Amino acid sequence: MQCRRTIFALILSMVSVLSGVATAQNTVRSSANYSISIEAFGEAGAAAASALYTHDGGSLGAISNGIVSSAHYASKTGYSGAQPNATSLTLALLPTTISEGASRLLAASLSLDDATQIALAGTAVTWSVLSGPISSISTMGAATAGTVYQDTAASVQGVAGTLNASLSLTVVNVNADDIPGYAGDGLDDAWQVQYFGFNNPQAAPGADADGDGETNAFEFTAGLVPTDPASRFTLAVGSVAGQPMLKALVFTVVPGRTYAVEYKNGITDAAWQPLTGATQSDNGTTRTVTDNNAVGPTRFYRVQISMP
Ligand SMILES: [Ca+2]
Ligand SMILES: [Ca+2]
Ligand SMILES: [Ca+2]
Repeated sequence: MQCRRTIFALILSMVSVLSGVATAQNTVRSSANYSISIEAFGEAGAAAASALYTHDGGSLGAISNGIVSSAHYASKTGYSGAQPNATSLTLALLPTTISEGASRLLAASLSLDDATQIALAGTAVTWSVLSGPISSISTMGAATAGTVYQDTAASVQGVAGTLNASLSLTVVNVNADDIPGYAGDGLDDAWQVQYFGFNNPQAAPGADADGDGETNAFEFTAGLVPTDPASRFTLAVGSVAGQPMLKALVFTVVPGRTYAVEYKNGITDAAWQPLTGATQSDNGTTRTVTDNNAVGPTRFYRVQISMP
């Protein structure tokens, strides 16, 4: 028995030597994380795989191809001078906002069929505006936002070769008084657009579009509707029955506004004085302020309205 076992081992050893000389095969290498199967010159290699990756066996001389992949790894092998192909174009801007009047650089990348991505230079993309207040995009991909009266959606497009992609953006309103036609006039542009649309001379601060005797600037501050003549501020001063020392001031209030009553005893007095010691009550949008010290022969009142 001992003799037969020895002979068998020798034969295996010879086969191993002959095989190594003829095909340059190596041995299988492996670890806990990977395994590479036998490599061979002149023959297509075998695939290797582990729990973490797969790989086509290398081959020199013969061409075998295929894309192999796993959750962690992808390899495109076997091509002589292989070039991956682009499958899609992606545009990006994080976050997807541009402040009005500002510029930000858009990014572009290609997804390849070997499951990788490469960044594109901005100049490799042809940029255009699809919609919204983007005033320009440079050849480098720097998008410049125009002025807006509220946060406004926009979209841009990029084309690279036969691929194209679009990106949705938001132009952020950072200045409430800057759109052409209504800029710097002290009135919130959103308020002017809401009631008058764009480029309407009736939206000017000094205009009285509804003819109620109160200017747009006044109605804006007072929280009134500048296109409704019924929406106006009025102040009535009346007596209090049986109380000759009292005067009742009645006016309409709007939520979000504050009202301060002031008085003069003579119209030529130098300054208005804040009315102190008064009592106040509201009934819906009607406010009554009672002057408890209306002792003089005359007294003049005014109401200062403020907005936050
Ligand atoms: Ca603005
Ligand atoms: Ca304005
Ligand atoms: Ca008016």
